[in-house]
Amino acid sequence: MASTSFHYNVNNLSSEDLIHLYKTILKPRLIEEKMLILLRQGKISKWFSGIGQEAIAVGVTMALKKEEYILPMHRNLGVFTTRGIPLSRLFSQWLGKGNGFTKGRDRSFHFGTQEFNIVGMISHLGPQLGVADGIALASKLKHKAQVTAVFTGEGGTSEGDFHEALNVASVWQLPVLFCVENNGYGLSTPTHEQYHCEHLADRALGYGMESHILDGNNIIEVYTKVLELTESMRRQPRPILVEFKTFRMRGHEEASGTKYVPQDIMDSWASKDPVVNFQSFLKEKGLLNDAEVIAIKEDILTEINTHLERAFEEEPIHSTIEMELYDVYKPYDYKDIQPNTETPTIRFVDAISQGLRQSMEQHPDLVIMGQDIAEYGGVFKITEGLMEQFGKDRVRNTPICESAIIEAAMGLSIAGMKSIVEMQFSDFVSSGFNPVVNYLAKTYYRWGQEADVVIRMPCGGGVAAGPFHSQTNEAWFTKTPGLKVVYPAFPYDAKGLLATAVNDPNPVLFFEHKGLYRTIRQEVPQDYYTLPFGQASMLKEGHEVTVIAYGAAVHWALETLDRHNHISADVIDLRTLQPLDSATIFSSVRKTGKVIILHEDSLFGGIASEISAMIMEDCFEYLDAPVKRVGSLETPIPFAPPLEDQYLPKQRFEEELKLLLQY
Ligand SMILES: Cc1ncc(C[n+]2csc(CCOP(=O)(O)OP(=O)(O)O)c2C)c(N)n1
Repeated sequence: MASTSFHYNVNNLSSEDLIHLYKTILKPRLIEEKMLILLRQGKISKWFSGIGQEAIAVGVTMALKKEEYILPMHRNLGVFTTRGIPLSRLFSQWLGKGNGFTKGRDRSFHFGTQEFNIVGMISHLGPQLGVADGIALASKLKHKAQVTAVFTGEGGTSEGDFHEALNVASVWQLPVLFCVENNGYGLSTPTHEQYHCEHLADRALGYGMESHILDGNNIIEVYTKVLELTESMRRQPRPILVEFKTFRMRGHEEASGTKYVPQDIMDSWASKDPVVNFQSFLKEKGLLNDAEVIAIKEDILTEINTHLERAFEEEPIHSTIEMELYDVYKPYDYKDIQPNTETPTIRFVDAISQGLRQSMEQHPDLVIMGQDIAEYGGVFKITEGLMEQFGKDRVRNTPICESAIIEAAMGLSIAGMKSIVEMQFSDFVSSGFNPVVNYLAKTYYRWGQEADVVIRMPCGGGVAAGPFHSQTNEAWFTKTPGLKVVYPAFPYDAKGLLATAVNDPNPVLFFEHKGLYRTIRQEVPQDYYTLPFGQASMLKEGHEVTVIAYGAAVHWALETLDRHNHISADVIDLRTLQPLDSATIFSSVRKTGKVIILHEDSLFGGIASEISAMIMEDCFEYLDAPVKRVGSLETPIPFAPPLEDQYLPKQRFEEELKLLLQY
């Protein structure tokens, strides 16, 4: 019998507690051993082993209350088993079967479950750290005295998400337990090639945060210390970082092996096995004998085998194209709310402000976050006065960290709250691109969790602001299933569509052209009202040509047609790009036989190309000329007004329209 290489300070834990801990840490080990066999038999596809690290997942989960969220990583099987997920469901998940958590749509530990308050990772590792911030923010705003625990490996701490999430958690004093599992290697990269400081726990100091270093292989140390920390965090909400020193005993994933790890390191960590040592300790203490160990293992193995059988017997997943498409967006029952009030003439910018204020009044759980949006009122002064009306909890200035804030918005949604995130300029969404396209867009399809987030995108050129304050980047998002994209051209539409964007539980990118903010005025009802997505508006009706546009381009098209009022044109303002009102487009094209699509974005890969292809497929026999697309030049947006004018498609539109009519 190996003698224990740890000091187990069991304090006032009872024998029952200790045996319960033993059974809880043993279970993921035995499941893993079984999985390794199944992997060799080709019955499962990939396995990320947590052997040797179980004390961390199990100890942390044991210390948390079951209503508190945990965001585990790919080696944290112990979180899932300790939360009591039926093993057959886990096995079905790994086999891609229906009784799992993702309808076969995502693999391994990439899933969440509200039933067990677990939010699994996305492959990109870091984003969940900011998501944990959002969940913790919700519990803080609701005065719930709850902790959120989130895991990362030491490799993941090199990602920007880690630093942003720590900073936000500290600035906002959120009760997040950041669990860093330092297991020596990130894939094949040893720690000295990953970071250049002695302990990752030291990073916390730079963020003004408390931190601790724990022996990650000692289940008692992990459990009792995390218990103490989390109790304190519930009393006094604040983030704490814990670095757990441990080791990855198997390859990054099973197929890749551990050749690059020196044998003496392997041997020394093998002697610190968290399961074997704890078992020896319990035996030495007389709390466990060989027969009891065998009986406990047999019980767990019987459970594993019974549940495995159930999962293997389950039919392979079956779906249809319709079912897959149906699950990309959360169904939303649009409620049409008609205003019945005065309609003063206001600017585009005022319509957005009103829309925000009224949505905040409609939804007490709605939070707005963005840079300089509170006292300062935002760089475009759109949120001016909101903080005074709704308070700083709900109108939140953020540090400059687009990723963490979009992730936090996702976290708020997981905790049942709505949020609007203001990008200072839509250009800066690139700094938060990953959570938009990989987290917000895909989570509902993956495990049925909506991302109830609106991202406001002040965008567009014509304002001599150069390559990084002028882009109109809607095509980055219309390409990604799971996102809705709104792009109004008029104050009336902007206000009504913004209300709908907030009501809709799906992630919405809401584009607001800066050039329209203070130039376009319209009569807009004072009261709250909604407008439906997926309905274009027909601004003019004619028979010679269909003009399709959105955003500022709508106004360019109208100005051009005003100068050439002999042209009889249907003018379609798309208003929303996803969903797209193809029916209105097709019926107009069938009537006119000629179509020109104008947008501000550069042409290649823009929406005009997509719409053009759709028209070609659906209306080919009605066309009297090739579909014409007009967009900006294939260059970044230049700053100097003469260059910018040349870049934008306004002039070219007039020429192309004339050519099309002559065709
Ligand atoms: C953004 C991103 N880059 C690279 C990878 C590939 N990758 C997956 S896990 C991993 C190593 C992670 O190391 P660490 O965070 O220490 O966790 P560990 O696997 O050691 O538990 C890498 C490089 C990824 N999934 N996501």
